[in-house]
Amino acid sequence: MTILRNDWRRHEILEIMQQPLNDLLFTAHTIHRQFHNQNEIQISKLLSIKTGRCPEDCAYCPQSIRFSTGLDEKQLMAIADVVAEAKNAKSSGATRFCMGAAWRSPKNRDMPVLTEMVKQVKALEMETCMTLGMLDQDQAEEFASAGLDYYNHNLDTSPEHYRKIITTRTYEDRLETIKNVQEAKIKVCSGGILGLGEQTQDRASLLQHLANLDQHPESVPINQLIRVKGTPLQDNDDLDPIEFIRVIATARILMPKAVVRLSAGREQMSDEMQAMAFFAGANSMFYGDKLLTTNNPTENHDTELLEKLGIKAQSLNSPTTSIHRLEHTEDPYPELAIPSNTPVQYYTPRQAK
Ligand code: SAM
Ligand code: DTB
Ligand code: SF4
Repeated sequence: MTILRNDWRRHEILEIMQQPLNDLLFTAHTIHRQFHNQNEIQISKLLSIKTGRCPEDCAYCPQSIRFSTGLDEKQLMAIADVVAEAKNAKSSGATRFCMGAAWRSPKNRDMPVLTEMVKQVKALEMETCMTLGMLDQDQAEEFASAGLDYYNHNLDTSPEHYRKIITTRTYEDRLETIKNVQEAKIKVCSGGILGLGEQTQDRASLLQHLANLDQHPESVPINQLIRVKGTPLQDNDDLDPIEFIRVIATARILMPKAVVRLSAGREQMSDEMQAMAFFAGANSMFYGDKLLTTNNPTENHDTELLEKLGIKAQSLNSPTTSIHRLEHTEDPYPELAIPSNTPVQYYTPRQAK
C-alpha cells in the first residue's frame, strides 16, 4: 500500500470504511497528524453572488427553478458589494472567500465581472474560491489568469445514485469540469453530499471517484443534506451520524493531503459529532451564520465550540498551511495498512431511520 494512491478498488474502500469504528478512527487520526496540524482548522466564508432560478434539477437544492422553496432570488451582485462582504469575512477570521452562483455554467458575458471579483478579493489577501457550475477550458484559463485559487465542483454521490438526483447534467460533465480546472492549475475543491438516500456502496464509490482522480482534490467538502422544504428530498430519512463520521475518516485515509471540509449540515449536528469529525480528519469548515441560502451555526456558537476543543483557526502563511511534509509515495506507517490477506470482519450498519 502506498500513500498517495489513485487506483483504489471499491472493495478496499468498503473494508476501510466498515472496519470497527475505533480502528477506523485510530488510523484516520494517525494519518491526519502526519499531514496536518490536528489542532488547526481552515476557515472559509461562503457568499451567494447569484441566488435562485437555476435551470438545473439537483433534487437537494433550494435554488432550482423547478422547486418552490420560497427563496429570496437575487441577480448577480455588484463587485463592490461582494468585496465589502469579503472584507467582513476576513475580519471575522476567514482565510478563504467562496463565491457561489446558481448557474448551470457561467455565461461568457459575465466573465469580465467574475474575474474582476476574483482580483479584488485576492487583493484583500484572502484565498479565492468560486463555484459557478460547469466551466469549459477557456473559462478555467481565464479564472487562472485572474488568480483564482480554488474551484468547487462536487461529484455529489456515486455515478449510479447520481442519476436519481440530477438529470440535467451528467457525471461525465462534472469530471470534465474538474479536468478543465486541474489543467488550468486551479486547485480543486470537490466532494459530495450524504443523506441523499444513497447506500454505503454509493458512499464508497463517491470516495473512490474522488481519490482516483489523476490528482487528489486539494479540498474535499463532505456535506450532510440540508432538507429544504419544497425540494424532492425534503422528507429524506435522518442520516446516522456514525455513518457520516465513517465517510470523513475514510476520506482522510484515502486522500491524506487533502483538506477535508465538514461542510453543509453542521447546524443539525451536535457538538460531539463535530468534535468526532475533527478527530476523524476534518480540518476545514464554513464560518458565519449563513451558507449560500441556508443557515449555519452562529459565529458565537462556533467560536465557543472551537475554544472548547482547543482548535485554532488557521491563518494564511501559518507554517501549518504548508505542512505537507511527506512528498514520497512510500508508506510511512505500514503497520497501519490493512494486509490484503486479512479476513475482514464486516458488520451491517444499522439502516438509518
Ligand atoms: N450551481 C453550482 C453547482 O451546482 O455546481 C454551484 C453552487 S451549488 C449550491 C454547490 C454545492 O452545494 C452542490 O454541489 C451541493 O453539493 C451543495 N448543496 C446544495 N444544496 C445542498 C443542500 N440542501 N444540502 C447540502 N448540500 C447542498
Ligand atoms: C459545498 O460542497 N458546500 C457548499 C459549497 N460547496 C458551495 C454549499 C452548501 C450549500 C448548502 C445549501 C444552501 O445554503 O443553499
Ligand atoms: Fe443549480 Fe447548483 Fe443548485 Fe444544482 S446545486 S440546482 S446547479 S445551484
